[in-house]
Amino acid sequence: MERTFSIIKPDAVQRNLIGAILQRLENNGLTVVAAKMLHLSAQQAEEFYAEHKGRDFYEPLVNYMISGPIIVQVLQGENAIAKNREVMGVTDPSKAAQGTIRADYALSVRENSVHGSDSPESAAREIAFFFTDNEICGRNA
Ligand code: DAT
Ligand code: MG
Repeated sequence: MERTFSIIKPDAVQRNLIGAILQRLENNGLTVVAAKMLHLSAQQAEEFYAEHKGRDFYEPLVNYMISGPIIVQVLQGENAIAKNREVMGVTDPSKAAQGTIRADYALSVRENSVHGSDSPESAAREIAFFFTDNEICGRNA
């Protein structure tokens, strides 16, 4: 069992897609073991995406991520990190495989509906960014 970190981003929350996206994740063997809705501050969004600081898309990305509430969640399952990325589809929705969340719901490369950790290291960092150990309800991974 593995854990990963997931966000349902502002464009998806705003369009009432929380349920549809959760259904996709759950249908693919990912179980929600922690979740909350919140509205990121600019400082939180800047820190969360610090690896992209200096890129031309960084500032608009931060502004978009603070444009409305999001769902942050921890997903647990077999190969959860890779499985979540597979169900999400690649960053650019026009290149994402058919049937993926981004292919079906994303509005643009920036407003691409979901986030998923890309490695065990980022999963650990991102989970700890939003959740304490006792907020996570799954059995030990
Ligand atoms: P991912 O979210 O697929 O892990 P990433 O980590 O490379 O992608 O980038 C983080 C987010 O930044 C991505 O979900 C959307 C935005 N982004 C990345 N590249 C972009 C680009 N070329 N133009 C606009 N936004 C971009
Ligand atoms: Mg990424």
